[in-house]
Amino acid sequence: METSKFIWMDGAMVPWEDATVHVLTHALHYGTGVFEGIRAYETPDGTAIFRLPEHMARLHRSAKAYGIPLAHPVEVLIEAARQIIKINELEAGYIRPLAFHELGAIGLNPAAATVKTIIAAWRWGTYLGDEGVAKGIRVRVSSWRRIHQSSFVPIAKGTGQYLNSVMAKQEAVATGYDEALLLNMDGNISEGSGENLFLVRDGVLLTPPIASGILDGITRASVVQLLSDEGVTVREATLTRGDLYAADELFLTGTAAEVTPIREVDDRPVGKGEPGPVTRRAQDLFAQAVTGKLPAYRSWLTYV
Ligand code: PPE
Repeated sequence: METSKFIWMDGAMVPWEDATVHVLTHALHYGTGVFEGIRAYETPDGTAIFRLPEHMARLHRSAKAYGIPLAHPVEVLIEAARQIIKINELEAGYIRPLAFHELGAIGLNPAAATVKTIIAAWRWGTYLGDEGVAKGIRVRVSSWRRIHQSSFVPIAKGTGQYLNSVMAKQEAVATGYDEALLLNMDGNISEGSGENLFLVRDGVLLTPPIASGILDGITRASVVQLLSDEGVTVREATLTRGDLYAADELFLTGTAAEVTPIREVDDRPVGKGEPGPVTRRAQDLFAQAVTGKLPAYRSWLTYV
């Protein structure tokens, strides 16, 4: 990964190499942290951060879900994200807020452990490769099932729950695929290891509902709005593995992944084996919205 110069730590701008923690940090042992992923883009009016308040609000919801008391209100985190882009002189980049239990407790009860909040930012190109964005990626259905709502809070971004995503990703890459799709405990489709899934069938755009155990992605919500505003019918639907094989188009959405077409699933070509028209439209509209070229969606941008 690329590095940058400073990391925001509870209000202080700390040089990148000094932004360290103790080995007895509670979150290192038990995964007691929550995080976000946000992108900033170059626009004709300067650098802008995409849906920043929504991301910081989700960080707060994640923290609440896992009982982590956050010291900083959303407004402070928004301003800190703007400052971290500025001080690192980034025209565009990825922003990673993270809040976690640090020191003062060992054992499962984190109540006595301090909570540290950091925001880092650095340049990060395509998540699944430039070729993936252009031609589509190859995915497989994972042998691992998505974390279930009876054990975790899937709509929260808790650090500990990401071991599930990591194992799915490792398996996919080790077996020659770019990305994994995870079924939930009911055997229905949930999402990718770090992305939401969309399926096109007969011109209708379908995506699994929250009840399928997904993260309620902010890119997902943006793509739903952009395409329904264009007149495309968009519906939440419980999807099966068979639906993947019957799809005309499949694509993934996420802050890191943006809109990435899928050209093959479980060694079967998706549609004609190349990104289809709805996928292309989603990629195009999303790219224009994040770079400030669509006035109707300008309110999604926080200018730095
Ligand atoms: N599902 C999961 C499990 C997930 O982690 C993400 C984001 C999404 C869906 C899409 O959500 P949104 O970014 O709000 O559209 N994954 C973040 C972390 C990726 C990583 O490798 O780290 C991201 O895209 O920033």
